[in-house]
Amino acid sequence: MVGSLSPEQVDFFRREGYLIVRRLFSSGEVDALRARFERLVAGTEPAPPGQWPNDPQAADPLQRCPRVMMPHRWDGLSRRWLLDPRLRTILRTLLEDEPIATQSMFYFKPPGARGQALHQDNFYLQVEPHSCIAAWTAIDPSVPENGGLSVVPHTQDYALVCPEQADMAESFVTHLVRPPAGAQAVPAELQPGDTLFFNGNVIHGSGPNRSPTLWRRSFICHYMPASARCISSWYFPLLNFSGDEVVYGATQGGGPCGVEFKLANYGA
Ligand SMILES: O=C(O)CCC(=O)C(=O)O
Repeated sequence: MVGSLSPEQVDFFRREGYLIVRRLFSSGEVDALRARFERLVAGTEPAPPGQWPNDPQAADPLQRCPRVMMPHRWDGLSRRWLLDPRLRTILRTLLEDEPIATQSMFYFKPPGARGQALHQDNFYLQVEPHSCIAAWTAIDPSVPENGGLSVVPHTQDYALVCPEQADMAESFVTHLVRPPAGAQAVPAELQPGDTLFFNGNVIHGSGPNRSPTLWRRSFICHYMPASARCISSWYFPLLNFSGDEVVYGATQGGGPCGVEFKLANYGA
């Protein structure tokens, strides 16, 4: 079956909290998605009004090319990636349940862009019970030099932690979750078309892109098990893999520690 995993891969995911599946997407597919978002940057195929608030004159590379939130809601190619049958097959195995699609994002991360400090996705998605899961696909090579993603192994069962203030010279988000004592982040080095899967409690993040020339584009999707009861309403509407909207409860209480964190303004 396309996208199926070996028992060793499943064991690795259960033990380490993450798994890299090499070449899940072909170079042709990756090139097509990269080209789609290059047309967004060039302005030849723009986003609907308000969906990509960029400032082409800004000094900050992330204001010139901010991440695109939820492109599957208006871009057919992004929707097909979010609902790709290969992802579904793998997610069913890892979740032991049918996956429900909650989010898509496209990150450009141009040279000089800040990273995203270590954090836990389910702090934002608030999937209950259990957790969400990420499928993070490299569109360019993703290595430490260009701000590739790192994960802290064995944190899949680590409770959600109230974030500290991140260093805003290095991170474009304010939140930081430190690894537990004795644990540290390891780079997940990826080539275009490789997909990194990780549980929503896994601590992960990225440093700045210090390359003078290399972009670090990625397509990032989040899912939850169909047996989940609720999720933060910021992620509504949710989709099943047939593309139908499915209705879940909105998470009440729990989640962020402290009134200053407004879920709706974040997103993983
Ligand atoms: O790609 C990155 O640099 C960070 C992405 C991330 O941590 C996330 O989507 O939760």
